[in-house]
Amino acid sequence: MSQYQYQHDLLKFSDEVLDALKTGKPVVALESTVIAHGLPYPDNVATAIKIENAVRAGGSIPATIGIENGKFIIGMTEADIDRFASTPGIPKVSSRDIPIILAQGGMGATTVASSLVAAEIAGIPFFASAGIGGVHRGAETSMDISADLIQFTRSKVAVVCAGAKSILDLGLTLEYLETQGVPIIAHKSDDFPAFYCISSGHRSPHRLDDEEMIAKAIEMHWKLGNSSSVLITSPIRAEDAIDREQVEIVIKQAALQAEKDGIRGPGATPYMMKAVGLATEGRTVKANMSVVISTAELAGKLAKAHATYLNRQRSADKA
Ligand code: PSU
Ligand code: MN
Repeated sequence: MSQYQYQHDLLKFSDEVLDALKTGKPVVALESTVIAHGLPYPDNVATAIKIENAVRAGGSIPATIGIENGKFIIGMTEADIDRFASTPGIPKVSSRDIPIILAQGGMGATTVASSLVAAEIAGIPFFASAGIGGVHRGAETSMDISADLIQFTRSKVAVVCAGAKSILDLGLTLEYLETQGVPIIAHKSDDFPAFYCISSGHRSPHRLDDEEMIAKAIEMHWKLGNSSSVLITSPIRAEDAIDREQVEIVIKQAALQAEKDGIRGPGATPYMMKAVGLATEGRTVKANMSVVISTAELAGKLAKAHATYLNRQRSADKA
């Protein structure tokens, strides 16, 4: 990687992440919308730290991403996390919003899409999020498709997740990813998971249980000249999972209420997540906390396996 990346005028690295990248240690990028919009203060601080610790437990260095003072923060300190968790009104920044927020110099909470933009510039090949965005229910009339999906077609980053959020249309989300040629690998499961639920009811196109094989498949995708993402999915732990039929009833009710309230655009996902949390008396919030941690830990393991694989390839090439 060139020195240019480390001195990029749009990136502000933490010392730890900068050192990790320079010395070839595995790094996992993380989003900040889940901190600023996903959970109330101070639960969001505790969860953000637990997510980072889970990446470490997996064997990699966490790099939580956000925007402030006209730059992407690549690796938040605890003080940064506290500020992003407690400052009210931080805008949710997706791909289209990045240039304006950078130009204005204010704070921005990055979604999956905008975190991938930053991770790629920073040279971080792994990212973790419990639930990616996708095709919203009713998209055939609203045309609400998360920019996360479009960003997967543009960013050369491996994305570890527990599938897409249950509030979305997961069948259409899979169709979109198939059309765009984004590989999906289910780790130790047959189905595409649904965030709070073990299965979306849809089979995953591929299953690989071996971590080195996953690293190899990711590299194959990029060797072919693709500059898009590879998705690796892993379901929520069985003991924290919510039954699909149960959560469906609640999601359908929340969707009706969202329509009555005229909720559209970037507010739709946070509105639905909150409504479902209230209707289940916090059960989905608890599931959310479990799944953010399990996906972060797996991402830590896979990023480490990927770094080991690359090092072995390089030594083999030299020999
Ligand atoms: N978690 C939450 N609320 C959110 C998100 C996560 O509890 O709003 C964000 C994620 O950052 C994800 C984004 O990338 O929602 C997708 O939103 P949209 O459908 O507006 O693209
Ligand atoms: Mn949208």
